[in-house]
Amino acid sequence: MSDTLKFQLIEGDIKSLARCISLVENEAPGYEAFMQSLNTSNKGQIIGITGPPGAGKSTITDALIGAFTADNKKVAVLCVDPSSPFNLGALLGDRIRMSEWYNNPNVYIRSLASRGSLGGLNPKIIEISEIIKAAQFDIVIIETVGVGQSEIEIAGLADVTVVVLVPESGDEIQTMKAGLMEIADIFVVNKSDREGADAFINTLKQMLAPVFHHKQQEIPIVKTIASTKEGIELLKEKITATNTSKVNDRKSWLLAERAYQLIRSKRMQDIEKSDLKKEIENNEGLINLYQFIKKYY
Ligand SMILES: Nc1nc2c(ncn2[C@@H]2O[C@H](COP(=O)(O)OP(=O)(O)O)[C@@H](O)[C@H]2O)c(=O)[nH]1
Ligand SMILES: [Mg+2]
Repeated sequence: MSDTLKFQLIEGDIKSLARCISLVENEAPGYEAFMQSLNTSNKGQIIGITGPPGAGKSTITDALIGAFTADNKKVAVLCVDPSSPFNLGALLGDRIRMSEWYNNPNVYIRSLASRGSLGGLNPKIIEISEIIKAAQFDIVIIETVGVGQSEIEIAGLADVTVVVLVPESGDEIQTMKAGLMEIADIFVVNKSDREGADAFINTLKQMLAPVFHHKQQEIPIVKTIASTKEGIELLKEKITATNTSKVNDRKSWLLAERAYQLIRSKRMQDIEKSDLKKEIENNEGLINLYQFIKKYY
């Protein structure tokens, strides 16, 4: 991977960004040195958006692209959907919405296959996020379907995790895994044009009371009608207001897991994941994964 390509990436050139991601995904010669050379202390907020199929995640993502770009921010979207990994049209609702952003140099959209090595997430999603941030993107939105493991994993990667529900999710939250409750930094009740939205919000508040108590802070609940963009500005504000500098346990575990996989692919020696996690925590999260693992080779 050439210096010219890296230079163009850092300049924010979209074509070079796409090329870098493909080369890293395919482990092209020199990709590790390339990853080591990236400045990972770049700012840039990773927003995870998860929730059941059809809740409106893609519609919200689309509206958020509009809201953030209106603030002159560069926005990248990664769609992770195990059911249709290659059909970006289906993932983003429809191709017409997609094409609105297609020629915008401040927007980058990519669909990722999930191959399951990090739960439901793409095995190179950490790398891909770093490359996007290196291209000076301010916002990386990762849309995952809230079934299976991916929604829990996404919370490790995301600085802010948004869980999208709809008024009909009543039964769902009664049986919702505690995990999904715990990972949310923000809840969105979308499709609030439908009946029962306020009643649902009250139920949700009651369900969350013990979690509030545990976290010692309220988790915002934002009411939206994504299809008309109602509530999207408020959602954007809540996202922006969420403290992103925290190093959480899930993030350390996710990085340790990935470091472990990378080291194991190089050597068969025993290495403890929990030791890696401790070391990552001592680095306060400001870690270039590929520099970090070098000494273990
Ligand atoms: N009535 C209503 N429909 C919505 C709203 N937001 C999204 N939709 C529709 O719900 C369907 C599923 O939305 P989509 O964003 O693809 O859901 P996803 O599977 O969670 O990504 C689409 O037909 C949207 O147009 C909303 O606020 N109200
Ligand atoms: Mg979708």
